[in-house]
Amino acid sequence: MASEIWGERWASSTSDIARRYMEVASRKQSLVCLAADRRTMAGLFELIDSVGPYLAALKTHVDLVDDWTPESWSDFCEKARDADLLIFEDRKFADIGKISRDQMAGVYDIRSWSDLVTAHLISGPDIVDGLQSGWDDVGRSGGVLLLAQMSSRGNLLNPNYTDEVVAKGKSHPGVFGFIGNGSSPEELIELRLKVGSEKLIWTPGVNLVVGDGEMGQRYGHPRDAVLAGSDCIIVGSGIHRSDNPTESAKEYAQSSWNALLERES
Ligand code: 5BU
Repeated sequence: MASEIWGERWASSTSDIARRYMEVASRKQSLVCLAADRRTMAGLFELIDSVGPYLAALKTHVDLVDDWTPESWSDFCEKARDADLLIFEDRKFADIGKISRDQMAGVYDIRSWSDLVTAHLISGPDIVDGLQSGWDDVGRSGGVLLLAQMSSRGNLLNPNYTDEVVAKGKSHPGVFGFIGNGSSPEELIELRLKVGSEKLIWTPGVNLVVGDGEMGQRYGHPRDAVLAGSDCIIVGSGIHRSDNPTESAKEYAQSSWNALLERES
């Protein structure tokens, strides 16, 4: 089923994690990755209970939870797996390779529970090997999304920088995709042309209400992002701050899924 739905993206994919994502998204008929930016463990558990069925992936910022403990986090990750979700730590690693490898360990031990992480390529391509070694160290595997664009206004990831990130990331097997700016279909179309069809594009800066968000965030519509080439919409406050997170998650799932069907037909 995933192969029919995803067409060329599936056929040209060489990455296990990308295919796992496409399978989960097809099973759940949703291209939604929830940015679970709640600051308490209770808030996170409540969220996953109410919206888990409508998501394909769960994005975390493990270091913003006030009452974090290793035990509660491990329970939370188990719940995410039970809900058939890939776990994505949006750590935006940026250091040299060997430090990034060590940062996959440490207090949060990201390597032991994440399926994917984000990284900047500002320090050079060895960061990807460092992160892959982090997963290797605990006998696990995972995938890296490189930041090729960002959604926030005034960011410094200009088109030349994007070109370099895409050129280097495209040939690295540890990179299964790129972060693109979900608030701008024009930028996404450009990015898709550069990326080709083998790797995925995941996009933050997506909301059913388009326009400016808080503190420089910008939002585009989920449908427009997918039609422009996004394979996964990353949605935070549109769901977790909604009066009815379940209904909102359903709406984002429907909008993104319908756009995918339209895009491939
Ligand atoms: P929002 O509530 O939908 O605005 O949350 C967006 C999430 O995506 C939040 O967790 C950010 O850390 C994340 N994000 C982003 O907004 N823009 C970017 O360019 C990148 C990540 Br990379």
